[in-house]
Amino acid sequence: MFEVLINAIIEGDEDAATAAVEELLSDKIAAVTIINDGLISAMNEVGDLFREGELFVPEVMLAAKITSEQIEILKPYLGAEQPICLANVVIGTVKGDLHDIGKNLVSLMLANSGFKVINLGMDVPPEEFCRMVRDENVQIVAMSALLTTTMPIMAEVIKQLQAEGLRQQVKVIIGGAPVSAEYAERIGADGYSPDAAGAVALCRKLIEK
Ligand code: B1M
Repeated sequence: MFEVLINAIIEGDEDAATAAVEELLSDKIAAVTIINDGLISAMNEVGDLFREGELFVPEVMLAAKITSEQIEILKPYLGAEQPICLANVVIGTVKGDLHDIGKNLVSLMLANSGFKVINLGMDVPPEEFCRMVRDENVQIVAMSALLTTTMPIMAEVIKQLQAEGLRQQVKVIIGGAPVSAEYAERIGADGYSPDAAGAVALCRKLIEK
């Protein structure tokens, strides 16, 4: 059924994707497994096919739309914890970058784990991250980038936080496919996670400190 789901997403068949997700759920497969082994695997294959010239931007957009819709279907099955507020997190995909599926997954997992999340969406300029830290009671800034060309914006946000005297009052975490722990260290972020579950663990660790 995972293969059916993956093929449905690649082929842009929304009804088949929804039917596959519903069947996996009725087979008692955990929502998080459906996301990891179904949806994320499908998007990775879509990325490979795009790079190889087998798929084009409109097809990638359709696959992304179907994936986001399936995440909405799975949301209620992800098991939210008690509504407590461990910390306020502001999250966004950086300026110039229109990839939001991974960032939305991180946002969802954080919210389900007791963090209050302000999701700024995508294409977020450095000034907006800084404004949130200045005006809202934010403890963690979380940035996502999927393009090598937009990664440097993360460094710009950190520089701007420093310039405005705001850097000491927040923790900064980064993630996204081209980002690494080494890059996080280089630009002076407080942490990096390769995935959404790791981002939750990282935020917990940072607020404990
Ligand atoms: Co684009 N795209 N895309 N794309 N796209 C990639 C990223 C690419 C790798 C595809 C490829 O060539 N194989 C490539 C980037 C190359 C590079 O820079 N190295 C690429 C390109 C080139 C482009 C365009 C330039 C294409 C063009 O127009 N010629 C263009 C750029 C637009 C822009 O942003 N300005 C573009 C456009 C698009 C769409 C709009 C069509 C669409 C995005 C739609 C949307 O997001 N709403 C799209 C998509 C869907 C992809 C791929 C196929 C899938 C991305 C995805 O959603 N993955 C992608 C190929 C790939 O990633 N294999 C590709 C699933 C998602 C769950 O994973 O986002 O990695 P991911 O998130 C993970 C982790 O990275 C991590 O946790 C998540 C869950 O595990 N994570 C964090 C993410 N953020 C985190 C933050 C954290 C912690 C962890 O803490 C804060």
